[in-house]
Parts: sequence; structure tokens; C-alpha cells
Amino acid sequence: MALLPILRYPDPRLHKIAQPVQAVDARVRALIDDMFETMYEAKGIGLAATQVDVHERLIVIDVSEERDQRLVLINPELVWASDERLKGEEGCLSVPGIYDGVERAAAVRVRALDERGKAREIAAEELLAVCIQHEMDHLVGKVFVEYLSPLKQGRIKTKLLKAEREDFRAATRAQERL
Ligand code: GNR
Ligand code: NI
Repeated sequence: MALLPILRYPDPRLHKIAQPVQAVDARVRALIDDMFETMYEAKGIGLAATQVDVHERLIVIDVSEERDQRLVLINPELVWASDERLKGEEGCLSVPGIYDGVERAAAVRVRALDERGKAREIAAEELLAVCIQHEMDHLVGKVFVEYLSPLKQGRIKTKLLKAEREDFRAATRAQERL
């Protein structure tokens, strides 16, 4: 088990298109365990492989209060989305500290392989539906801030680049004290 570094917006690697998982084998199962560990540690409800710089169609989710309802979606395909829309407040582990409203389908059906490689169809609504759509966007290189106005996107980029520079400076100072 290992914690994986999470890419932060505006890292260009967040915009890479993920390729299908070729085989649900020991390598993929080890990656799934590391992704859950990373997601739980970061207190997220979902994590796409793209966010840990692995460009394969793999998502882990747990929207439960108790943090004990693991859901794995491998090579997910949207089979149906409701016309009914829902606007919810979203956040992203790759865009720390930023929350804003995004409109999504209120309900979806998704076909995917589970961690044993078995084909499943999942019907989702409310938070799970939002989370699945947010994670599937990551697999095609899309981050939720891209639904916001260009003005907001610019402000978010500036804010996160500034935070990154400050983190780097603090790390450099800590290094110098050694
Ligand atoms: O932890 C997360 N919370 C969240 C809240 C509302 C809508 C989507 C999400 S997903 C996010 C974790 C994450 O960044 N997944 O890619
Ligand atoms: Ni995200």
C-alpha cells in the first residue's frame, strides 16, 4: 500500500485522455488499493487514475458516511443520463480549496468492470451520480473548473499557481535549515 501524489490544476497532465485498462490483474488491483488509500487520506469521495498520473480508465469512489462502501469502475461507459439536471456544489482533490456549482444529469446508468473484472451496470442518483460524472470527466482530461466562466478559471489558476510557489518556497527554506 502506498499514498500516491495527486496532480494539481493547472498541471497539463490532468488533460491527458485515459486509455482502456487492458486486463484487471494484480498490477491494477494494487493500483486500486493505493488509490483508495490516497482518496481516504485526502478525505475525498472519488479519485480518477488521471489524478495520480496514471492515464487508464479507472475510478475509485466511496460516497458513504462510514467510508466502507468501495466502488470501483474500470473502463466505465455512460449508458444513460437523465434529462433532469441538478446543480450541486463541487470540489476536487486536484483543485484544493475551490468549490463552485456545476450542473449535471440528476441520474445516470454506467456500465463498467469491477475489481474482479466482472461487467456490472450501476444506476446512480444524487451525490453518487454527480461523483461518477465528475470522475468520468477526469478520464477525458476534463476538470470541473472548465464548466465555470473564463474569468473564474483565470482566478483559480492564478490562486493555485501562487499557492504552489509558496509551498515550494517553504519546502526550500525547510531544506536549508537541515
Ligand atoms: O472529494 C470530492 N468531492 C466532490 C464533491 C462534489 C462533487 C464531486 C466531488 S469529487 C471530489 C474528489 C475528486 O476530486 N475526484 O476527482
Ligand atoms: Ni476531481
